[in-house]
Amino acid sequence: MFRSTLAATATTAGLLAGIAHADTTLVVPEGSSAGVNVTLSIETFLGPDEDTDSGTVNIDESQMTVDPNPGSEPFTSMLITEHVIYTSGGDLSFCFYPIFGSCSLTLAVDVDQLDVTLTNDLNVSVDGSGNWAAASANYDLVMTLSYDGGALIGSGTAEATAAASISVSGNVDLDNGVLQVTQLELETIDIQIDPNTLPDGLDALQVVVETDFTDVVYSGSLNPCDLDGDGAVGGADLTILLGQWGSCCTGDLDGNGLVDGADLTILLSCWTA
Ligand SMILES: [Ca+2]
Ligand SMILES: [Ca+2]
Repeated sequence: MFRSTLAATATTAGLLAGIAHADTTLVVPEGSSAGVNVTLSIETFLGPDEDTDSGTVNIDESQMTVDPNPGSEPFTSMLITEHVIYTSGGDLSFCFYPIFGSCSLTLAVDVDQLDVTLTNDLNVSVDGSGNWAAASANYDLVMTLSYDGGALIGSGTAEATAAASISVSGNVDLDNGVLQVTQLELETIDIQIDPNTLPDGLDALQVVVETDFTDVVYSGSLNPCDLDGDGAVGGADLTILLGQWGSCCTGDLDGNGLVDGADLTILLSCWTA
């Protein structure tokens, strides 16, 4: 599925004067997954019913941009300027109107897309153990489901967009120059699917999504020169910068929109390997 390219956010401003205070972009490793616990509430001519199923979704190109203050532990606060979670691939099954142990309606659901995007900057306090929390964070949600409800309601795709104000918390830790955000917990998300996108047999569909990000790690380097995020600045970072020569992105350390000799000079000045 196409996902828009996310702009890199390295800025020169804090680069040489104070690398530690530059925004740091943390990414989730490819192949990461998250648990979801989904409750569907439906309304058909048989009346209302609900069922819950749990599954696993793939985490796609998700990232978080943060500025911890101070730039070395112990952090006392952290500004989160970007947080996106892109997921896909959940495979769930719901049983409605059970009679003598069999389902009158079985709904097979694939979560084709569940995108969760922070829409306001979050300034959170960090305690001595690295834990942080925000009671109310604004997220935009985009969800599309493919479903197959057999002869009763047929199959199709339903979609929803919503804005939610939910609590979020996590842990931030610095280890050998690599910054990690883990133990992410998002409050349960309620999504009302637009009835106009539902088939005739289905009068209403509400989705409640609980997420489990226990195994998801957002990781990046506090040092903007450390392009591969391994905590050191060396040959691997040079290779990345040279690979972007004449174009854009993470190797553009002075933020002028182009990777060139000026960025190479900066990289060599922060060489640690
Ligand atoms: Ca590196
Ligand atoms: Ca540049």
